[in-house]
Formats: sequence, structure tokens, C-alpha cells
Amino acid sequence: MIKNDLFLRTLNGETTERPPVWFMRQAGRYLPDYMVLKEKYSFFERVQNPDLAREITVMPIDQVGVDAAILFSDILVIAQSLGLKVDMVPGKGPVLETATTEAEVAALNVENTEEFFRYAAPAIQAVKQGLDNRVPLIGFAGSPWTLLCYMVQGQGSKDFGEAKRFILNEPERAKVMLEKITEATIRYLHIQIDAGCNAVQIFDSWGGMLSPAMYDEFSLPYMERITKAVKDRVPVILFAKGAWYALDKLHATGASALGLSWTTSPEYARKVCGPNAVFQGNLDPTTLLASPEVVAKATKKMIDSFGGSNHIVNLGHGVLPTTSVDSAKAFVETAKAYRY
Ligand code: 1CP
Repeated sequence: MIKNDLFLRTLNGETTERPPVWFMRQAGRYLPDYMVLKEKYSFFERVQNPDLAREITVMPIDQVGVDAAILFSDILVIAQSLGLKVDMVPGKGPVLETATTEAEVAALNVENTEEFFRYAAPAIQAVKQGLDNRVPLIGFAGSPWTLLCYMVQGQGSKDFGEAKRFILNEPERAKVMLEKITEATIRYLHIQIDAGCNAVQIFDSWGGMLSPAMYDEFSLPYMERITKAVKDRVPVILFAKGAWYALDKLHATGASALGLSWTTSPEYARKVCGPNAVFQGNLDPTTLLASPEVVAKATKKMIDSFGGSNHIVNLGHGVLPTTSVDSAKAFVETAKAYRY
């Protein structure tokens, strides 16, 4: 039994005394103790070594007091498992081998998934020990479209122009790739759930870069397949950043909650999905650059705007590396002091 199960009860649609709170990207990025580990070990050592994965994943529980942990890993592990090299270049971000030709896409190897992720169960079990049933553990993956963005572009981008060019010029090949990413992702999520993850989130970080029609064709069907494959085992949260136009369809997948970015109003989301939908979000992450007093006020206002219950307090995207620990704490403490 998990002692603080506020997050799981909210995902289950239950009315709780206050909203649970956690941060997207809480396990890396801004905590000073993480920065020390970042200097000492490579990114994939931090992901794959059980002791490091445990220390980093548990850190925000001990230091900031959030109501859920998210496994320390990255969405790009699926590109690796499919056979593409991924380098985390300090100061630059990820640089990947790409797959765009027919032969390169054909070579992406779904059958390698279990072999590649043999490190994951020991890492997750170590994290679960470190959590000692205090709070639930969230597993995660990227959406197939967001993965394709990196696997075609080879790095982050403001517009993912190469990825867009690829799906426009080679839609059928793109769909073969999206199918393979979907299959590998479902297998990986089952590994995470088998090892003890209590919920999973799918990050469609670049979903909102697609037009509504393109979203229906290149992202939604794959998000839906993943959700249907695991939702009877654990609650699923779908976060499609900026894809406000797809909320009704994402809700219809049977996901337990939908993440909202800060450009989507809670009023609009409620109107589209109904009073029983559970939402997660959605404070603008730059708000946390302000003083703790300003953060506390903005957080309370944001919680009020969700209208009471069926809400998981979070940011509208990942916490920024320049966030101060005091402002992060003000966000968490405001949610914890709130009463419906
Ligand atoms: O060594 C480092 O600290 C490198 C920075 C870093 C970290 C801490 C990267 C490289 N990934 C991560 C961990 C990570 N990534 C987590 C778990 C830990 C945490 O809570 O921070 C999660 C959930 C992710 C998810 C992720 N990776 C997303 C989806 C969420 C989002 O922010 O939109 C995306 C798009 C990535 C790709 C990625 N990995 C790393 C970077 C710098 C990026 C962004 C690249 C870009 O587009 O510019």
C-alpha cells in the first residue's frame, strides 16, 4: 500500500481533500544535488545504474515534497532501443543518429526492446525501494510523433522542419516508423509496469506543432493505441503540449487524465471534456522564475481556476533549469495547503 496515494486517487476520479502536486522534469534539471551527480556521471549511467536512478528519482520527494515520483530516464531511450545512437552533449542537448531512408526505417528493430531494456527493471526496483511506498512512481515514454521528430531531425529544433518534410514527402514510410515506435513503446511500458510503476505518462511534447488534421493522422492514432494497450493495468496521463484542439479525442481514448499546457484554459478544457475529466497542469513554467510570494499567489489562482477536484497540480511543461528551489517549494507548499 502506498502511504500518500492522493495522486492515484485523483487519477481514479475520486474526490480528495486537496489536489496532488508534482513537476514535469522534476528529477533532473534544477536541484543542486542533481548538478553534482551530472558532473560525475554520464547521462545514461545516471539512467541505467540502479543506485543513481534511485538517488535522482527520490531527490524531489525528499527535497521539495512532491506527491509523486517520476522515473529518471529520457524519452529518447526508445530511439536507442530501436538501434539509433543517442549522445547527450553537455550544453547542447541530445544528438541522434537519424532514420529516414527506406533501409534505415526497415532496420529499426522492435524485437530488440526487451534485450535493450534489461537495465530497466533493476533500476525501477531500486527506485521503488528508495521510495519505500511513500508516494507512487510514474513511468513514462514519448509519443511516437515526438520520437519521430528527434529520430528524423537528429536533435532538438524550433520547428522540426526536417521531421515535417519527412511526413509530408514520405507519409507511408513515416507511418511504418510510427508503427515501430508504437510497438516498442508498448513493450517498454509493460516492462516499467511489471517492475512497479504505478501510472504512466505519454509526453507528446511536439504534438501542438501539428495542424489538427495532421495531428489526427500522425499522432492521435498512436497515442490511442498505446493508451488502450496499458490502461487496464495502470492509469495513463496524456500530455500533448499545445494540442488543445485534440483534447476531446485524447479524452475519448480512455486515458485517466490529460495534461494541459498553459495556453489552454481550464474553462475551455472542462467545456470540451466535461466535469468528470481529470486535468493535470498548467502553470506557465516561467512563473517559477518569480519570487516565492508571487509563485504562491499565481499557483493558488491556477488551482482555483480548475474549479475544485479532478485536478493534478503541475506546470504546463517541464520545470526550467533556472528555477530556484525556494520558488519550486512555494509551488508545492501552496498546493499542499489548499483545501477543496
Ligand atoms: O544530463 C542532463 O541533465 C541532460 C538533460 C536531460 C535530463 C535531465 C535530458 C536530455 N533528459 C533528461 C531527463 C528527462 N527527460 C526526464 C526524467 C527526469 C526529469 O524529471 O527531468 C523526462 C521525463 C524527460 C522527458 C523528455 N526528454 C522530453 C519530454 C518532456 C519535455 O520536456 O517536453 C523531451 C522532449 C526530451 C528530450 C530531451 N532530452 C534531453 C533534452 C535536453 C531534451 C530536449 C531536447 C530539445 O528538444 O531541445
